[in-house]
Amino acid sequence: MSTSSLVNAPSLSQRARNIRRNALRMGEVQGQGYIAQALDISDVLAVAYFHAMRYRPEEPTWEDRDRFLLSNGHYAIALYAALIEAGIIPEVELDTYGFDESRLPMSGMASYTPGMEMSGGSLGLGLSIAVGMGLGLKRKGSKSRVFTLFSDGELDEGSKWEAMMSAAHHKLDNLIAIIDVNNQQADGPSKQMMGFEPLVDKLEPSAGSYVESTAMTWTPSW
Ligand SMILES: Cc1ncc(C[n+]2csc(CCOP(=O)(O)OP(=O)(O)O)c2C)c(N)n1
Ligand SMILES: [Mg+2]
Repeated sequence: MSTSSLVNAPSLSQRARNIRRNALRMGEVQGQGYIAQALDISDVLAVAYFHAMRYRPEEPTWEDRDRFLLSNGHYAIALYAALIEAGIIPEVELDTYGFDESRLPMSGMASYTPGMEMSGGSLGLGLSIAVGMGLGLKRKGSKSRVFTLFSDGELDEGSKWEAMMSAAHHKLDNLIAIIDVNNQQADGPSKQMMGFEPLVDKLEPSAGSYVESTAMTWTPSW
């Protein structure tokens, strides 16, 4: 949650609803966008931004903030919707979604958008970047945490598994990975493209994990 305290703050379900509404409004601007993914992940983003994370909306690069790395850059519309709800991006920018010169391009770009911590587009990279960032923060003595969201299609990338082993090896208790197991990817159902189940069993030897809805949260344990 933001570090400024809120009286009569909306509930998490209201936040999630607002995030969905923001995403739908952006989808309407261009007549396209990864709306299904946004509707699917809004609850997770509401919990991340309005329960779990520490940040200052008016100072998106505040050194002590928790970082949120969007690995699946095509989910950018969902993250913009959350960043707008969090007050990091002004709501009026909804109408610029996807246009040239907009700060809200269709795929996540760190250099364009306040609160966007990594650029997306090429899938499979977020967890590796999160491991490096988490390691760096720990070595600096920072209490900031690194959240990363990635999707089940990204489990096809070997770098994800290397990053999981690396996170456990380095005991990165400041890393929280969220996997959107929606059983969808470009070519068909994810579990048919490259079977990854039983996913929890594969993660458990080096990780504590729990499953909530379709998204799984994973953080290394030892
Ligand atoms: C390295 C890489 N390979 C392929 C693509 C093309 N691509 C874009 S979205 C997508 C779907 C991947 O599935 P998932 O990440 O689970 O997303 P979902 O279909 O659930 O939105 C693919 C293959 C890409 N962006 N990067
Ligand atoms: Mg998927």
